[in-house]
Amino acid sequence: MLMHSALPDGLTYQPDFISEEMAHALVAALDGSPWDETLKRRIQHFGYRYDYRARAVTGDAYLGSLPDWLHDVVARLELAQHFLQPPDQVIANEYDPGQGISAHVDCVPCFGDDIASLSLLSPCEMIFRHPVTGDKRMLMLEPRSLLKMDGPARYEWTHEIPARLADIVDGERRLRGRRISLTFRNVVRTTGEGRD
Ligand SMILES: O=C(O)CCC(=O)C(=O)O
Repeated sequence: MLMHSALPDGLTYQPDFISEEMAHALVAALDGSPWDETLKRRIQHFGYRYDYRARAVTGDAYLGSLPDWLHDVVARLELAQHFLQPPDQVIANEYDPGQGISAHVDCVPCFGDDIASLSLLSPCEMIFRHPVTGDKRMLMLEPRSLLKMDGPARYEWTHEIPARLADIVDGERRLRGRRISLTFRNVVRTTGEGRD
């Protein structure tokens, strides 16, 4: 597993976490499932639906167990000891060039200590900021790489993807294409009816 000392504590970046074949199969499975178009970017939720407005996983949010086509990648996450309990919630985000995600810390009361995001298709830059120290770190997320956040990277630093058409890599402008990420989490608390 690769460790980058310049990255926030608790952040691990692992290139080539999955094979080309597995990446291809994941994209095909996602494109064979309905994309939700209610946000600026398209999304799909598995396991539990996350309520972006309430910033919560509500009591009625359970969607069922994760689909079979996610099992191999979940097994790989467990084998690599990224999760103590198998993740039970997955969000797919699709970013067309020019789309991003604003700076945030993943919902603290909703999700557990371990969060992992798998990148598919186009590379793009992710930015991490520490709100207290003002530190800023950048990382190019290459296709098939895994980003694992725990500790300070999960709880103290925000992460974001700037809404850009291109990123600068080694002084060169690299145009973005379509990117999809799969973010794996454990739901630790639901709110509202039923499961509060
Ligand atoms: O696209 C990514 O890699 C990160 C997604 C993310 O931050 C989120 O779903 O909260």
